Amino acid sequence: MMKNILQLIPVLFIVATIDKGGVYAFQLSPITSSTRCRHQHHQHQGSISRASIITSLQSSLDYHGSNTNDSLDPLASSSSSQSEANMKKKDLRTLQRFLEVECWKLPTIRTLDSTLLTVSDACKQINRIVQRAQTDDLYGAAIDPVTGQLAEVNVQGEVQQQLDVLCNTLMLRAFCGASNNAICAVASEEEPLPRSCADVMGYDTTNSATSNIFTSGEYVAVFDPIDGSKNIDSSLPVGTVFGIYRRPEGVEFEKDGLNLDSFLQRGTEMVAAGYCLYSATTVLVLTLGSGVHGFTLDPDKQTFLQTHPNMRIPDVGSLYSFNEAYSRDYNEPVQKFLKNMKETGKMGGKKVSSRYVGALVADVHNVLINGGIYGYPADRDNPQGKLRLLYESAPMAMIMEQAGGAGSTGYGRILDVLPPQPHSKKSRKGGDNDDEEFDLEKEAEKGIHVRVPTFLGSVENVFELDQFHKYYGDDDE
Ligand code: AHM
Ligand code: MG
Repeated sequence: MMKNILQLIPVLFIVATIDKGGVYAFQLSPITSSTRCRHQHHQHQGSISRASIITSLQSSLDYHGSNTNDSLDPLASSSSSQSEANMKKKDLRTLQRFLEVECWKLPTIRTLDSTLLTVSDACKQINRIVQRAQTDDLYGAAIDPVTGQLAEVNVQGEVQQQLDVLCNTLMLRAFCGASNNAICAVASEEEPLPRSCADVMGYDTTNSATSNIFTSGEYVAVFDPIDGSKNIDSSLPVGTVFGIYRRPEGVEFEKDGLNLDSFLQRGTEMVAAGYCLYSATTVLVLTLGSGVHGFTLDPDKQTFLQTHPNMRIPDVGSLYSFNEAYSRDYNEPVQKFLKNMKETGKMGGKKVSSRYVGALVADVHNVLINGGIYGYPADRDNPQGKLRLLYESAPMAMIMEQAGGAGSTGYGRILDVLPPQPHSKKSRKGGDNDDEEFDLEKEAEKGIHVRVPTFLGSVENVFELDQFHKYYGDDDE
């Protein structure tokens, strides 16, 4: 029975201490349903060996498991009619059906249904990778498959982890490998430069016959494959964020369909945005520009079901979600906002409460459901904050606005921020005779990976925060 319940939770740890002999953590393997000792924080000194602890936990689980039905369906082992009534499956619309209907209704995104379905499949795979991160040893720096050396530091200045590389590959292939070839190029947090889908899928970009399949795609996609990945080590939630833009007209493209300019658009030009949250439940929240819809992964059928149609954030909420440990380094308006909130004990007239998971997707989802404000302000070390405009702040801002909330930099709407433009329109021809100085990497770093102070949440709460900026802020911002 215990295993049955545990199957419903993405990552399960049993932490045990025996006879003051140390602390052991066991993770339930999602594949074999057996427990493995993952962390042994102290060497055991007593008479009970580590192996015997594992055996006794294992046999305890096996004993309970063998007394009940091992099926994942909780109804199979339930005898009470009350609990059967409570746990009966709801009749919910699948994501597939939702996408078929919605994309058919909206001509602007008609070809995106199979792309978004493939992306939802990637989220399911990432969900499983996150569950297996510890039992399957997915930790550690990634190895470059070509050189066999440790992976380089990525564009964010961090050593890429195996997990980051795996999830990045899944998202690249989801956007570029969908059957309708709607996407022609992609930009990821994990990649220094945007890539054409022809390149991602390994097609010869000099051969127009094969690369044409991809260059005809009308959209480009931006994403952060695994946001908040530091949380995985402590079994806390993480997420995936993505946005889709229509390729602008009148832009000169390279043979393979790539151009930096098609990514450097205002958030207002996005046609779809979404996130997947890997937590107590696995959730996909999506906007196609007409409202926000939430889907929960049915763990038995591995199908996303529409559990949250037409999500609306309350106009005012009482949650605030900031990393307050940095507050002495925040700018004056944010410090004053937080001070006022704590002194009065209220925000928007309600008793205030704080939550901070340290994963944008989890914190913003909490604010979306309950109302309030999420903030990652500028601080002394990060004059533009930490979050990246293109694949973190802007998609989240679109979702917030579509749910009736707001997204602000403190000085204006996030969706109105134009990423820094390349100083040359010859976006991929660095070193060309007529533009010697063009440095693609530098331009991409400035534009694709630009950061922006980010405040997301209920309109009343974000408005209040903006008022503090107006009153105490720097006029030049
Ligand atoms: P990442 O993209 O490297 O994972 O960083 C982004 C994450 C966000 O999910 C989260 O809101 C923030 O970093 C937390 O940062 P901090 O630990 O500074 O509060
Ligand atoms: Mg991130």
